[in-house]
Amino acid sequence: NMHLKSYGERAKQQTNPAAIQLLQTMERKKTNLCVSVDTPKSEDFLAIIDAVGPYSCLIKTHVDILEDFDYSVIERLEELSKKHDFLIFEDRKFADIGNTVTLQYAGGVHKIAKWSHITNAHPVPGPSVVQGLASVGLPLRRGLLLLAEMSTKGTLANGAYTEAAVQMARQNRDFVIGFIAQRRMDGVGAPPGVDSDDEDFLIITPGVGLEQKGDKMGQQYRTPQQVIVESGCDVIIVGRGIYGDNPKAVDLITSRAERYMKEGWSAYLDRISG
Ligand code: 5IU
Repeated sequence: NMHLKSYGERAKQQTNPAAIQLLQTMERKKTNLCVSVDTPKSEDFLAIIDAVGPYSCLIKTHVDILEDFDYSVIERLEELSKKHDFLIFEDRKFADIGNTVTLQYAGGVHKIAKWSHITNAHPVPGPSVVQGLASVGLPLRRGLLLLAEMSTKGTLANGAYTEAAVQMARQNRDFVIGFIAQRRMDGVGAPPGVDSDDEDFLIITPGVGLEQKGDKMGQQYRTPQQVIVESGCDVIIVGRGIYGDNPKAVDLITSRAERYMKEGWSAYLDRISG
C-alpha cells in the first residue's frame, strides 16, 4: 500500500524522470514541502526562493504574476534550483485545445517547458490537452499533474469529474505523474474488479496552513497532519503560511519554512510507520 511505502522506494517504481527526481529529492533532503511563491516583484520572488530553497523539494511558481518578468529571472531561478537541490513546478493550469497548449507550453515569453520540471493542466478539454502537452514535455523529460480536485469552497472538481481525471491519467501514465488533489487517488473510479490500490500517483496538495483556516476569497486550509496522514497526500504546498504579508522578512520566512518542513516530514514518518 502506497500509504506505507517510503518516497525512496516509490522512486524505484516510477518511470517518468520528473517523478523519479522529485521522489529522490524528497528522500535525500527529508522534505515533502513545496513552497508556492506568488509575489509580483522578481527581486522578492528570488529572495524568498533563496531563503526557503534548503527546506523545499519543489518550488511552485506563477510566472505570469511577475510584473517585471524577463528571461533572466528564469536563469536565476534555475541557478537556485541547482544551488538548493529543488525541482520547479510552474502552476500554469493549462486548459485549452491541444494545439494551443502546445504553443503556450513551449513558447511565448515564458517558455515554461524549457525550465519547469513539472506543470499542470485542467482535464476539462479532455485527453487532447494531455496529448498536446506530452508532445512538448516528454522529449524534455517533464511530468504533468492533472487537477483532480481544488482546495476552494464550492469547487466543481469533484465526483464524476474527479473520477474522469483519474481515468485520463491512467491512459497517459508516461507523462501524467499524479494530481493536484486533496486526497490519495489510487483506485478512484477504477472499473470494478481492477486492483488499483498501488497505482502510485503522486498527490501534490495546496491549501495547507497551520495558523489560518482560510482566506477571504474561498481558500480553505488544512494542517500537514490532516493532509499527509489522514488524506494520504505526498507533497504539501504552502504559500502565504510561509511568506506571509511581508516578502522582505527573510529570517521569518526561513524559520516558517523550517517549521513546515518539520511538520510535513514528521507527518510522513507517522504515516509510513502505519
Ligand atoms: N492553488 C490552491 N488551491 C488549488 C489549486 C492551486 O491554493 O486547489 I489547483 C494554488 C494557489 C496558490 C497556492 O498559488 O496554491 C496556495 O497559496 P496559499 O498557501 O498562499 O493559499
